[in-house]
Amino acid sequence: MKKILMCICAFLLISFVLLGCAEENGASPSENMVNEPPDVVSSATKERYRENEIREYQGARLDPAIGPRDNSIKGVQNVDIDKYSLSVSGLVDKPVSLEYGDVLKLDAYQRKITLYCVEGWDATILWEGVLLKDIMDIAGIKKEANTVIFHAVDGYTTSLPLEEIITNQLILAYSANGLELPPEMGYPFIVVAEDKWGYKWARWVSEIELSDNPNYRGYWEQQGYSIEGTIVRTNK
Ligand SMILES: Nc1nc2c(c(=O)[nH]1)N[C@H]1C(S)=C(S)[C@@H](COP(=O)(O)O)O[C@H]1N2
Ligand SMILES: [Mo]
Repeated sequence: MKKILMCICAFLLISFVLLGCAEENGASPSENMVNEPPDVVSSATKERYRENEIREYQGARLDPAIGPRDNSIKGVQNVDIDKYSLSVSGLVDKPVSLEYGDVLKLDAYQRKITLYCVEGWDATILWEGVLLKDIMDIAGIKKEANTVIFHAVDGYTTSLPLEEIITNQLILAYSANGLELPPEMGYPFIVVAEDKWGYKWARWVSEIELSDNPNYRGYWEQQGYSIEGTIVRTNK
């Protein structure tokens, strides 16, 4: 009796697995999103991985650097790198304008960090970039500065406290999951604002402005989102 029951169980298990696979290949992306358990990669997600993109780091899965859709204020920006420069302005000893290559020459840092958007989605990505502090040090940070305002090519702005950038060693990333940052994620540079909501992660950054105004309100901050933007985790 026991043996027969075991056989039936095994049969049911195998059919479920086979059925699951067939569904994953055949179902439309929206159906997949509704039916799948949270830990399984849907076919729609798999399609977003780029060739040679790192998908796993230290035993944990990484999300594709290109998200399912874009919510930026003016759509994805395609930056012409030959015309691009990154300026460091405001309360600095000597304003500077850096080329893409100048930034890449600085010491590299790699970190796996999750971006959480206030809309409810998140993306865990392996970032590589340079310390924001190292970039600002080229221009020389004036003593009065306490806030850093990021300006992007689409007119987007947001800010972070200078002290947090320095103590938490925040990076400006040029690479995601082992590949050059895609335009969707902010090529050439994104601010990896660890522990802050997605709206603090300025993409397509073109200017880093040192300021003494901690109450500066960027694009989403003006619409009512908090200036601090810190993610408060309840499960920690
Ligand atoms: N330049 C620029 N950076 C930006 C934005 C933007 O509109 N423009 N949107 C922010 C928001 S709200 C989020 S959640 C993250 C990721 O944006 P996405 O939802 O379009 O992928 O980028 C942030 N950085
Ligand atoms: Mo967002």
